[in-house]
Amino acid sequence: MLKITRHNIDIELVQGDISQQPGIDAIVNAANAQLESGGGVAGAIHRAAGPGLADECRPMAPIKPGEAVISSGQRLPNPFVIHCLGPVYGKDKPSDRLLADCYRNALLLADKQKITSIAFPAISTGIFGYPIAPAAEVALNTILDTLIELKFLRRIKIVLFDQDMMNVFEKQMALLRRE
Ligand code: AR6
Repeated sequence: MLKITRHNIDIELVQGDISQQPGIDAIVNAANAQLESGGGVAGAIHRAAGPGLADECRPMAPIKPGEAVISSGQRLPNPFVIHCLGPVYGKDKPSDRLLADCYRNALLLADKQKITSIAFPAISTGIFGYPIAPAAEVALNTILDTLIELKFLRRIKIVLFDQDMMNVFEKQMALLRRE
């Protein structure tokens, strides 16, 4: 685990499963446009939440790349899920801008609901093919740039599935720590 604190908000990197984050108000889903279950993060979240999650999300679909919508957590240990559609790398352009929109919109939506803790996966870095190092840079820079606008959030967790991804994010975070 690696943690920095800026503007009174903790930003943590941890290795783990986004669908198993008790103690966090909102987890972020790397969703598809239809807000259905799928592979990767979306599959894990929908499986853990139960079929009520897809039922609740259906009326909000489809969403566009960069957009974020909120639902309850159904059977998850978290009261809320924020569903973001990341860009398909090289197809939805500009990919960096759309990926930044995901993080920014999710944070602002959470804060609007007075949510105090949120956990993100590395959006778009799986099936959507975004290379991990540039995705880490966009994720961390966008989170830092948005902090000043947040009134309620106190804890932002980034949950990385494996050690390789953790190493890449840690490297990027280390650059920020020195600032
Ligand atoms: N917890 C944390 N991270 C995970 C988990 C997990 N349980 N499972 C995978 N990852 P992806 P995307 C990592 O493919 O690229 C879905 O089918 C994974 O290693 O879930 O935004 C949707 O329905 C990768 O680094 O999301 C969409 O169609 C990262 O999380 C599409 O895939 C994101 O991988 C979205 O693709």
